[in-house]
Parts: sequence; C-alpha cells; structure tokens
Amino acid sequence: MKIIYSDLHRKRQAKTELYGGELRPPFECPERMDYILAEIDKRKFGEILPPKEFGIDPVLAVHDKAYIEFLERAWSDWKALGYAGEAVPNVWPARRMRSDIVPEHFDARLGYYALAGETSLSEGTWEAAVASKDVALTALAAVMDGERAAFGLCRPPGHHAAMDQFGGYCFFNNAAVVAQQARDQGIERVAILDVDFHHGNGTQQIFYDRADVQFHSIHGDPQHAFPHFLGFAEEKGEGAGEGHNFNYPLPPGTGFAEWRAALSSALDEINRYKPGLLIVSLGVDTFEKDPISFFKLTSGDFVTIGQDIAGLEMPTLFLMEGGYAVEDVGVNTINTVSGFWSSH
Ligand code: Q9C
Ligand code: ZN
Repeated sequence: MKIIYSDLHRKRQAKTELYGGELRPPFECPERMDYILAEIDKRKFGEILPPKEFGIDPVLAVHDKAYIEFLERAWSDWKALGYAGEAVPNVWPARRMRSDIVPEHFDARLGYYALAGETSLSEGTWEAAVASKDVALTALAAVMDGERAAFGLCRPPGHHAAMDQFGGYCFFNNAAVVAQQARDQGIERVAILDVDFHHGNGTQQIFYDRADVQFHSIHGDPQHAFPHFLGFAEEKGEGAGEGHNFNYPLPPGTGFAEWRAALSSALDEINRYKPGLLIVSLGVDTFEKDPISFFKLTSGDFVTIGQDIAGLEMPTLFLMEGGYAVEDVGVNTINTVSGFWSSH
C-alpha cells in the first residue's frame, strides 16, 4: 500500500492543551507519527512516499476564505500582541449573542473561528496543516491513478474542522478537502466512513446538505464525549442531503461486538450507495487504553476492522485522524491498514 508522509507535521508542536483546568502538553503530539513509522518499518509494510504540493485552492473549496486567511496569519498576529503563551480561545459568539459580525480584536476573532478551547494555535501550526492536506491530496492522487487503496499519514488530524472553525486538534478538514477534490475530478459519489472515537462534526457539517458525499460516523455518545454538541443519531442530513448523514453514537464501555455491529450497518449502507471512492477517517482512539476515550477495542480488533472495510471492494483512501495511547498508536493503525491490505 502506498503511504504518504511528510516530516513537516513536526512543525505542529504546540506546548499547551487546556485540559482539566491546566495547560498541559497536548495529547495530539508529534511522537504519534514516530510510533506509526516505527511499526511500518518493523513490519516492512507498504511504501512511504512524500507528498506533492497542491496549493490552497482545494482547501478553499470546502473552507471559508476569511477563516483560512485568519489561520495563515494567526501566529504572527498573536505574537504581535505580546502574550506569553500560545493562542487559546476564551470568548465565543455563544447562544443569544451575534455570530454575523466577525470582530476586529484578535482574541475575539480567535474565539469566532474556534469550536472548542482545548486546541492552542502555535508556531508552525499553519505549515503543518498545509502539509497534512497535501499528504491527503497526494494519497487521493494515488487512488485516482488506479491504486486499490492508499494511506495518508495526516497530522494534524482534520475531522473536527468545520467550514470556518478549528478545534479538537484539527485545522483543515483533510477528509472533506479530499472528498471535494474527488468530486471535482469526476467521482460522482463519495462515502466517508469516520471510525475515530470522536464524532466527525466538521465533516458532517460540511456535507450536511449534500447527496453527493455520504457521511457515516461511529463514535462516543456526544452526551458523554467530545464534541458534545453534535453527533446524535437523529441528525440525518437536510435538503438534498436528507438521508445521507448517519451517526452511530455508542455508550461508555462499548466493546468490539457492539462497535462492529455499528460498522456493519454503515458498510451495508455504503454498499447500497455505491460510491466511486471510500474515504476512511481512521482514528484509533477507540482503543481500550486511550487516555481521553471510553471504548474497549483491543489491538487485534483493528485487524478485523480493516478486513471488514476491505469487504466493500471499493477504491479506499485511509486518512489518519486521532489516537492518543501513543505507544500503541503504531500497532493499532498498521493493524487496520494491513488487515485491509491482506484481505483485499
Ligand atoms: N475529556 C481527535 O481525535 N478534548 N480529536 C477531549 C476529553 C478534545 C480529539 C477532552 C478531543 C479532540 C482528532
Ligand atoms: Zn478522536
């Protein structure tokens, strides 16, 4: 399997995440990639290739231009204000306030373009996000050129990033960028299967009113899990997108039998939809030892997930999302894609 990777992810090396009332080192850290690369090397699995550069237009096809311009300038704007720490939002256009005016003050703009408060903007975040979407787009190009599957080792992840908001460690929605690019290159229907522990709120939002990109997310019940305010089963799409959004929220303590039943429902639905491309938002934070999640999957279960997905027999693009049991992220990730590859 072709695996696309860039060292530029290391530029996203934030020092702080707001968690439990403290600023701690982020769960989403560069070492995650080191463990994945080590596992690839150990098993001699796949072929690692660098990304090509695609520019910003594919990003602007799904994200708001002012949001992207905000992100590009955010770190230099923040530094100019002379604050000591990294840029952490602390004010929002909350319910019953106005969100139709983009404020001028940087702190207010930061909150305007943030959907949560854990993710700091830091030096190099923009460069890493740019490289991450290039990794995704290069992996797409491999599948468009006829590969059965490819794997984009995206970091930072993408599925929480909405049309005009960052958060949940995500800045550009890599899966959405790639889905739109595939549409623009003539693939009529694209399915996105999000198996990260968290609901893919950004991806859902971007395609919510569209029938040409179908979205499935299996995740921790938002009553109990981030992002908390989206991802309920009743969200089925709107307008032309009605019936093309599928959420499978699952309770704390969910084990693989229940999780796999949700996967089976999603795969059946995707089979009916007959997309020209399947994009898998691959998070391995469903693992039993993940520090911020509450499912009970074991390392062996990820092999089965890969095999089940391979059963669809569709051109498939895996994109890396979450997974924070750092020392196990490599095994769990490569178990998934090698499970797929050995049974395709
Ligand atoms: N108490 C991804 O997996 N904070 N993002 C959770 C838990 C945010 C996860 C706090 C988690 C974001 C890509
Ligand atoms: Zn996650």
